[in-house]
Amino acid sequence: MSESAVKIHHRACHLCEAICGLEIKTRGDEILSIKGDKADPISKGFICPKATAIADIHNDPDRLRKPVKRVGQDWIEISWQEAIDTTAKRLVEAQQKHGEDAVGFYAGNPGVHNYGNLTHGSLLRRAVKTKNNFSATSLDQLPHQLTSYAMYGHQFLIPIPDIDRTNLMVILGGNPLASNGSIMTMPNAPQRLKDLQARGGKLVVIDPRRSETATVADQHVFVKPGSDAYVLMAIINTLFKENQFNLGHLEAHLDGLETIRTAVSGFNLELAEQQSGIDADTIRDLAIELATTDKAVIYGRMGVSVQEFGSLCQWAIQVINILIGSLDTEGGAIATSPAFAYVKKGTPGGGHFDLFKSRVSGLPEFGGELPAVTMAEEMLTPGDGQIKAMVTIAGNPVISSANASELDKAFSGLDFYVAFDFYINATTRHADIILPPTSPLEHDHYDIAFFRLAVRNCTRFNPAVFAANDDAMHDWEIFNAVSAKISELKGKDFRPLPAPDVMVAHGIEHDYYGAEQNPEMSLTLDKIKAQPHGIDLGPLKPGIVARLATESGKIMCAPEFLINDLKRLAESASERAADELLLIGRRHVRSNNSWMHNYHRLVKGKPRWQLMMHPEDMADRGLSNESQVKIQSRVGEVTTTVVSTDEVMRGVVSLPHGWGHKKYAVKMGIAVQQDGVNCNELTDDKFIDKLSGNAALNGVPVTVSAG
Ligand SMILES: Nc1nc2c(c(=O)[nH]1)N[C@H]1C(S)=C(S)[C@@H](COP(=O)(O)OP(=O)(O)OC[C@H]3O[C@@H](n4cnc5c(=O)[nH]c(N)nc54)[C@H](O)[C@@H]3O)O[C@H]1N2
Ligand SMILES: Nc1nc2c(c(=O)[nH]1)N[C@H]1C(S)=C(S)[C@@H](COP(=O)(O)OP(=O)(O)OC[C@H]3O[C@@H](n4cnc5c(=O)[nH]c(N)nc54)[C@H](O)[C@@H]3O)O[C@H]1N2
Ligand code: SF4
Ligand SMILES: [Mo]
Repeated sequence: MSESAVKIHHRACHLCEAICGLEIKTRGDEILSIKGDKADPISKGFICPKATAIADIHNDPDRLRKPVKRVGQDWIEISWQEAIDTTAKRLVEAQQKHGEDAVGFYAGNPGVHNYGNLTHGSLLRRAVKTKNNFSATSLDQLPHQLTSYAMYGHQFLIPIPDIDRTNLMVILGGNPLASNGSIMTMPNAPQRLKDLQARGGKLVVIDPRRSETATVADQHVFVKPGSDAYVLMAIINTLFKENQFNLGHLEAHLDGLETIRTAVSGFNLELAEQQSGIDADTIRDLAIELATTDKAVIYGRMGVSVQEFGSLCQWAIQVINILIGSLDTEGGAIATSPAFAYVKKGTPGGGHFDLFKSRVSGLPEFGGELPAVTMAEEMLTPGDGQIKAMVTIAGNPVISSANASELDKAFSGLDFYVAFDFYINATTRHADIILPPTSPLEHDHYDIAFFRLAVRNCTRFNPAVFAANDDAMHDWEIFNAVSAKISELKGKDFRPLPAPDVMVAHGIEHDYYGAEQNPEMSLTLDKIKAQPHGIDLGPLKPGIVARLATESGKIMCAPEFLINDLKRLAESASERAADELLLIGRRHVRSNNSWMHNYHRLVKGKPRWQLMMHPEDMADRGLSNESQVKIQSRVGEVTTTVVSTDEVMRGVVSLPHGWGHKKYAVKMGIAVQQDGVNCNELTDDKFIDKLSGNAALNGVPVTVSAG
């Protein structure tokens, strides 16, 4: 075949959790088109505007192809050998001089979308060995993992809304029309929600903003940020008081329901109304509707996870699904059956909680990770165990994590910092060395994380679209190489891990659909590879009882630490100040966290970074539409443009995260020109879900004045 022949490749989009199937047409090195793959079993041809930007990532001249080292403000290309050797040497030196915990790790979101990161990341962590591990988990879904660990015995035994078969879907703090679903892989969210309505079902959205999803919902209810836990407890209380529960097939497998009945008895509808601004009747009606609708499910995401009571919210959502008989039933919430890493009793990595605490603030670990909000203080506070050297992998905490200015300062004061990344962003600009992996299209792909969270069971393997250059390295190869060198310097034995596809092939063969457990299917990676569009493994399949990984073998409905946290909730009930303003975030379908702003096709058009504010709140402060305003919080202030809209409720302002590259003079030609500020200069590392240590990036108290 000649170099110029047109080829068609099938590929998953790795940008968000929807993992849509793509059809990529290439000629030689050129990408001719990127379209949705109509034969994909889960996305059926749907894509969003971000998919085509994969070509821009691949072609971006700002994307690093070679390792670089920083000399003052300049960046110099160096060889892989030098980059790997220096990295290993400096990390080992930091540990020799200051102790094991002197090295810190932060793993960002795209690592979860790149399977070589998941298969090989732990190798580097084992070679380094430190207590100071952080990740975007504690800026995000930690409360989900914590509640699954406590109730079902495994952090990844997470029930997913059976959206394709439900009749009532209640969403709190999620906006799938912008995010395309999260902890609920649901490509083509718009169609799936339309289908729900077309079959007579109902969509209810509880959100402080009339989000894109709220706009298409049958009912939208405004809620004061951070107050959802009162609403959820009142729902549980109502279900108990009015005997509106139906435990179904799980009845014999539930432990602790009576404890909950007592624990929530003080959380009545009146308190919920006073705290949330939702009237008591609406809350009661919702409780009864959930209990009496055949196939109903309640689900909550960022808005109720990344707030002060994130863990209580996620716990309450599980409890409601149990009480209304929705857990583990068709049209309810069901644990998935993926082909790789099926979760059941005995599956490794189930989690542990509070085995040790962070040095400075004493926040608990979860699954060996400390909360990201403690990262800056662990770098800046002198003493034994202070972080002196950092490793970041596919992350940008200076823009993504709370109290950004403090983090920016912390990263600038390190003895050594190495970034695994292909961009010089707000965080990696502080690095001494950057190790850039291959472009997404240069490596093969199997979705380890998101088939585990998908609303339909599927499997799919994609070979690389382009061969990597001879001297390019995949993330997993860099992990192998740096880990080998560190082990050598420490005088320890080291065995590199085989390529990710070899590990996944082995896993699939011995997993749920493999020959031992399912002789009829005898699924192998080769069989999956033979079906380039992927293989449909059917709708979600109930059967959680046999998979419970708790010691008792039961569903632990009332974990003690969660029940105890209700005291904190009760005590924080307060009168609302008339001039109070609470900051929440916002996602847009053309943006993706902090790193998709360097592609013209995604940033063009109307600006998306402004502060949204209710017209009456603006009038109270004498502010006019599209004027400059100063937003201040306990930890920082930013100046940006305000837009007047009743999309947000009174007392709420909304600013999206991920922006503000200009200030940091990032080496990304388009991103650096974008207006917009870093909203995490306002979010507060001390404003957290105290139980889990998860950041509370929503509901942050701020003031707004003319700027
Ligand atoms: N205020 C506020 N803050 C938030 C949120 C919010 O809603 N509001 N959301 C939070 C959430 S949910 C998340 S997940 C975090 C995300 O926060 P982070 O994960 O810290 O940040 P990202 O913006 O995803 O940065 C990703 C980096 O990974 C790099 N990258 C991309 N692909 C690869 C790859 O294959 N290999 C490697 N090595 N690098 C790669 C990119 O170049 C980029 O620099 O932000 C959080 N921050
Ligand atoms: N286009 C796009 N897609 C993405 C991403 C992206 O950046 N851009 N990021 C990806 C990532 S990393 C994640 S984690 C997911 C997140 O996926 P989602 O959680 O679906 O996305 P968000 O848009 O953050 O939705 C949070 C909603 O909560 C509301 N909210 C804020 N505070 C509260 C509150 O106190 N109570 C209630 N009830 N609601 C509240 C907000 O107004 C918002 O509508 O999206 C993923 N998909
Ligand atoms: S919704 Fe968009 S970004 Fe997300 S996987 Fe699908 S095409 Fe990619
Ligand atoms: Mo996230």
